[in-house]
Amino acid sequence: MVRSRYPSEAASSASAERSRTIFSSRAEVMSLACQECNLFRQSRECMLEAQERKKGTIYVALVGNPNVGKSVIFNQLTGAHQIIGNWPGKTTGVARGQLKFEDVEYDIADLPGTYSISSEIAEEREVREYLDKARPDVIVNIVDANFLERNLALTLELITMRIPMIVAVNLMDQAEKNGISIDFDGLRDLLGVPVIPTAGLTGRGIPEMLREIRRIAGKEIRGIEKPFHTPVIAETIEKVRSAIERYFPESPTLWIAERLLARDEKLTKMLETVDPGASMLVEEQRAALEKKFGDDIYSILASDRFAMASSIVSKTVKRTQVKEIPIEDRIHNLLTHRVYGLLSLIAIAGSSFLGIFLLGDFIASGLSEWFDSLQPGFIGLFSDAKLGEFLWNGLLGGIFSVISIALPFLIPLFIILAIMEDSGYLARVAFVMDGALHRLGLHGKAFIPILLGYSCNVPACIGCRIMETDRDRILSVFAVTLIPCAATTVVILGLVGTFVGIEWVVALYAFDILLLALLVRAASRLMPEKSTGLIMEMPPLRRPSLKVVLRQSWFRAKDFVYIAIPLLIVIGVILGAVQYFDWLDEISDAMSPLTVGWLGLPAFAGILLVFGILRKELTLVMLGSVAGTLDFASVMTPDQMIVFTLVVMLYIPCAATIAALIREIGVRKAAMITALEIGLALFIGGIAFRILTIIG
Ligand SMILES: Nc1nc2c(ncn2[C@@H]2O[C@H](COP(=O)(O)OP(=O)(O)OP(=O)(O)O)[C@@H](O)[C@H]2O)c(=O)[nH]1
Ligand SMILES: [Mg+2]
Repeated sequence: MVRSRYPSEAASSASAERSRTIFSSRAEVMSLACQECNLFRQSRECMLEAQERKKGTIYVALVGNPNVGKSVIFNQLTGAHQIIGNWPGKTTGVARGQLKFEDVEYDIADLPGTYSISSEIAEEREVREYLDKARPDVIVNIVDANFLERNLALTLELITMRIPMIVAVNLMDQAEKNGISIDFDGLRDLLGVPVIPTAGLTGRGIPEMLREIRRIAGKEIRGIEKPFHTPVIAETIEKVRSAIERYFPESPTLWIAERLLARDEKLTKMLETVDPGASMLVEEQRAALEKKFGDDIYSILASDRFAMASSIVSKTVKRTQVKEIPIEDRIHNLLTHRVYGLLSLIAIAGSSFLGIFLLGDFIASGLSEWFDSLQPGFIGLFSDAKLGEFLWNGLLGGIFSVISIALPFLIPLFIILAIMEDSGYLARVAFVMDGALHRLGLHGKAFIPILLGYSCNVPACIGCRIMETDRDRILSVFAVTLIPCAATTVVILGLVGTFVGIEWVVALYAFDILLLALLVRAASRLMPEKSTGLIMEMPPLRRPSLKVVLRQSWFRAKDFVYIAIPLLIVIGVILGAVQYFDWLDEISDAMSPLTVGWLGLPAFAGILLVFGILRKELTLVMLGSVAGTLDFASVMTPDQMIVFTLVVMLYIPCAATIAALIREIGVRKAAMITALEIGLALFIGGIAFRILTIIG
């Protein structure tokens, strides 16, 4: 059957000879493609092998522009906890989850947001390769109903892959509020694929989407026989397609023709081997288009897709003006204004931190007093007081310290960050801060992971993948590791804030920002390449969803409860044993030249700093166990508290952050950052101790 597709075979012996050559080369192409399961539907077995599929399960990929609600829908479907927020580029890498609905099993993949799948930009390549290699049974192309023009350009590109596809028009709740009405039947007819209105946050349209997925799984897309392009470009694509289609039977030839025109390296090489003439034709057609439009082929194809998308929207979408938009516009103008934007940032950030401190301090001190008051009664239960102390400090102390010291500060911080993230404010801050960050040699977008670093450095480091160049990514990862995360905030607020004074908290944060600015500027001088201008899609301002905010905050706080408490119990038991056998003094003595001699801290600080590498809040939480009280003023002077907190704030990225650093920027750079920060913290700590002693 394959042979019969070669017209040359029926002709003269010379051409028969040629066809054999083509055939053997083609077999090579086939086997190459088969090995990689790339693009070509060779045989069903091959595709099945590619993904170790479970029989009866429908494999679905969620694909769409950034920030259209893919992860919200993914979480709805699978119960997973993918990061959600109102700024583009949160999802990095492919997440998979499963669900069963009306007796059918679905395997869902949440992919990074992308505007196209043609270029070599990381997320475009990642999505393209995933679709090529994994060949999902169905693509669900999620589009934002509010910005259909831009979103449909990707739809038109995806359709040519001829994987069964559904378009989920998401954020319908918001589109309706914005006075947008869509003719879904018209859209379906023009696109040739099913179109379903959805609102991921409320679950609207999700069951219908699943039923539609089941209906079309395994069926070929029909009716996409012509390129979705304006006549001149469509004609060129058709010419290329007819020259190459015989080499790619049962393959999405429109897609392959566009890929060849757009200089896909692998496909071009394959074609050169099997048919240099056809390869030449592609070159000529490309050159002709580039000459005609005076642009590179990639831009020509992309802008043509946008033009097509726009013409589809003009036939299917109606807008009526609504009153609410101007208010949002006015808030947007205020938040992104050169002066007022900065002032509102200072006001919002300042009042947030003050609010977190006042609320956290109120709850934490009340809980701690109550907990301390229980101690004598508990120890009195045991005839051996040392055993009682061991159990109190080791077991109960750990759990209670997390509850009474950590969570009162953490939960408000997480809630405020989630509100900033989900409302779209974070992206506006990035815009406002772009100028200032550029002066440091950083990109404005870096402000998003930097601000998220106040919650936890680990996702913030991963979030730096939104940066466009390696240089910007490395610089912003470095900046993130200098941000005091929520765990460090617990130490700053719980120790310095509670026992020294809020002005010292402000001083510590201000010093940290100053140090970050100096270090990042110095590092950027070492990498002199210029940072690119700010290219970032501004997400719409929204009233944050209570559900999303609470979920995000809970998942971040849960980490502290589920990981910190067991870890604290284990460490508490070890520490209890160390205390029980009176080894604490020996360990502390060994470290005292550094802790006591250089930093002027009490000797027990050494062991806290060692365990603090695991998680920074341990330094404070364990202080309770080591000192045997939550009234820290009785075991440290205010100066010691400031120096100790300063060291904890700077001394090392915690273990989880180091692991993230290694993954993101490699062992060598991670080690350099870690060593630099340890040295710097000890140096600054020692100097701070001496200055504080002098000024008394
Ligand atoms: N009003 C409304 N908001 C939604 C809906 N779906 C998602 N959102 C909001 O849209 C924003 C983006 O959602 P995500 O699920 O993170 O978007 P994504 O497509 O995964 O984004 P990336 O991973 O960055 O590409 C969040 O602020 C969500 O709360 C919806 O149906 N209605
Ligand atoms: Mg996402």
